[in-house]
Amino acid sequence: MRVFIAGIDGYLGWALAQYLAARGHEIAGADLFLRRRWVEEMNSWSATPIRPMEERLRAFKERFGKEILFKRGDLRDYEFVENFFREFQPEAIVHFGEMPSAPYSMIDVDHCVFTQTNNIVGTLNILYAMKTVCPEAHLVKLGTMGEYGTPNIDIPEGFFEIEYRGRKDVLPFPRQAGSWYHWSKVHDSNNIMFACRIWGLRSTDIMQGVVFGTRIDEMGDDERLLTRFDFDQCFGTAVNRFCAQAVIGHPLTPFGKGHQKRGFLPLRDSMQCLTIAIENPPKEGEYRVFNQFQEVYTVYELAEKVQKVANELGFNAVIQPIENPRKELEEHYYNPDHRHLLDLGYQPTTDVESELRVMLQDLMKYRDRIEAKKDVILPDVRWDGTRRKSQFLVPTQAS
Ligand code: USQ
Repeated sequence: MRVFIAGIDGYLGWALAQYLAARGHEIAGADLFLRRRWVEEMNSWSATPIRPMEERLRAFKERFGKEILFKRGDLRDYEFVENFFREFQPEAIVHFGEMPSAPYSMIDVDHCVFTQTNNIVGTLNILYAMKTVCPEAHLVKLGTMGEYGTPNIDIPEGFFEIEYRGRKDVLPFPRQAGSWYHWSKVHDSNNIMFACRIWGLRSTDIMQGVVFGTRIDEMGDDERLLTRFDFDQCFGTAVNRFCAQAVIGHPLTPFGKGHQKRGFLPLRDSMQCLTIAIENPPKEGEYRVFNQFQEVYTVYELAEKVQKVANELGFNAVIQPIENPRKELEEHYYNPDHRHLLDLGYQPTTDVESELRVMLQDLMKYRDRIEAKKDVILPDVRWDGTRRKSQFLVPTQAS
């Protein structure tokens, strides 16, 4: 299948290009390299060294025997998107080309407005270009489990049947996102659902949980093929941060009580699920939603798992909860469905500890790079609309 990946230079995009190429798909991709710039803005870098794109593309060709049709460009530029689609004629479009960080979107008004315009405009351009050039193609859009928030009832996959004043309907499940970033994904979901309805486009909106992991098998031992691994307060996800913290002897940092529950999944599971979605497209006009995660854990449980594996490897990891810089519930009900992918054959990784072991072993190689940027680990971006630079937060006790 011809698969176009928007955001191919990122954490998921670069891994997916390899996962799909290894399975015989033809890949094209676009990127503006903004992720590299945002992480520099955080005064950080990826723990795994990320090569210039030309070098990545050469390594890709050596390993998979075929080229990626790559163009540097901005999804906010409609002509760029339409022309690329005309040239490549994609059958599937995987859209990762968005600003993915909740804290980054909360820094101040500029970061908020940037996040929402970048994400929403890029998606609208993709929808219009699909309609114009390849209306039969399948849009696989990366949404987030965070669109739902943490309601006190079960979370279905996108839609639920509701009875109100004696009448019934199947409606989109209410969204209660927790950051400007997460709301940008909600706005995208609404726009995509509408485009499918009026133009007959087909799309899978992936409500993905928090991903962790340093590698997939397809990367082999070629360092040039590694994907990025961020650990700063904005672009590092919780488990990736805990692993990076463990290898440099920094305390693991659950925020607040650490009882926040989320769906988590290893990088290899994310690749497996996305491929299942791509290879099983919806029908014309269908907008479907997949909740994509392996299992629900609390943040504290995951810190304990990282601590256990790290200590087996000879580290002396300690968990030190810090004051929560976010506004989020720290005690809540959380029971999201995730049947659609299982029904299509998703086989979840069950041994999370061996996944963590691989991560910690990989990161030991890059210990010096993490150590060099350890000042970026503690968070100072708050949800209150004011940024306090370099403010150390007071440790609190886990209850
Ligand atoms: N957390 C900690 N300690 C840390 C970092 C985070 O306790 O050092 C907590 C957060 O407070 C939150 C949970 O861990 O309760 C998850 O935080 P995160 O930074 O790993 O994930 P989040 O901000 O939700 O965003 C990440 C990705 C985003 C994706 C989302 C999926 O950056 O692109 O959409 O995960 S989900 O969380 O399901 O919305």
